[in-house]
Amino acid sequence: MNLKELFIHHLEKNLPKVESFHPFFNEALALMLKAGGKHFRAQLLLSVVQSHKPELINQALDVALALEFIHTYSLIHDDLPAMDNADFRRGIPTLHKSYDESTAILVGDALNTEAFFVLSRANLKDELKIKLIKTLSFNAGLNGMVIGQALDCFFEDKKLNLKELEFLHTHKTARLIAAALKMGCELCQMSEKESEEIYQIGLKLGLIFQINDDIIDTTTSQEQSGKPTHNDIHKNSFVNLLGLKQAIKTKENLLSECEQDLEKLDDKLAQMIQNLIIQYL
Ligand code: GRG
Repeated sequence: MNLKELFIHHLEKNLPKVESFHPFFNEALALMLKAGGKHFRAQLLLSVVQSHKPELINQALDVALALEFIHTYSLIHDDLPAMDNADFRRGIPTLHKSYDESTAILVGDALNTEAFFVLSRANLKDELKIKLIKTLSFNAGLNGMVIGQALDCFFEDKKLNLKELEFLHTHKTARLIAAALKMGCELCQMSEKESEEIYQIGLKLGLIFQINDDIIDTTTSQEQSGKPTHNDIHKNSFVNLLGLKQAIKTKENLLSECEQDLEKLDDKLAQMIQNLIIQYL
C-alpha cells in the first residue's frame, strides 16, 4: 500500500461516530470524509515520517487523521450559504444540500473539535501531543485559516493589493499545508531549525497550491474538478488580480524556487514532496 492508500484505509476504519437517537448524524459526519479528496496535507505529513522515521508511521496516521478532520471541516463551512454557497464538493452535493444547514454547521464543528480529541488520545508522549496540538491550532485557527477566511469573506468585491492577497492566502491555505509538514517534523523529533526550514517550504507550497486552485477555477469545468468552477469572479484570487497568464507565471516561478529549496532537504523527503507536486500541482 502506498501512503495515500494507507491513509484512506485508516480513515475508513476510524470515521467519527456518536451514540445517540439522531436519525442521520453519523451518516452526515462521514459523508464528506468518505467522498475522497486528494489527501494532500495528510500525505505531506506522512511523507516526512516515512522518510525520517518509518517505524512511527502508525502513530502518524492518527495525526494525519486529525489534520484531515480539520481540513474537511473547513471545506464544509466554506461551502455554506453564508460563505461560498457551493452545491458540490468532492464530486457530490455539499452537506447542507444533502441534509440541511444546521447539520452542515454542526458536522463542521464536530470535525474541528474531534481532531483535537484524536490528537489528545494518540499513542504518543504528552509533551509531543501538546506540540502537535499547538502547531495545528495555531495554523488552522485564529492565526491561520480562520483569519484568512475572515479576510476572504470581508473583502469579497473589494480589491486587495498583491501584498494583502498574499497575506490572505498564506493564512487561509498555506499555513495548514505548512503545518502538515511541521507536524511530520515534530513527530520525527527533528531539530527546530530543520522543522522551521521545512515549514517555510510548506508556506511556499501552500501558496502554489492556492494559485493552482485559482487557475483550476478559471480553466476547468465542474465535472473535471468535482466542485463548482468559474466561481471566483467576486473573489480576491490570484487570477483576478494578476490575470491568468501572470498567475501561471507566478506559480511557475514559485515552483522553481520551491524545487531549489527541496535540494536542501534529504533526498528521500525531497523526492516524496516532488512526487506530490507532480501529481497535484
Ligand atoms: C471555514 C475557517 C474556514 C476556512 C475555510 C479551506 C478554506 C478555508 C476554504 C476553501 C476555499 C478554497 C477553494 C481554497 C483554495 C485551496 C483549497 C484549500 C482547496 C481545497 O482543498 P483541496 O483541493 O481539497 O486539498 P480536497 O477535496 O482534495 O481535500
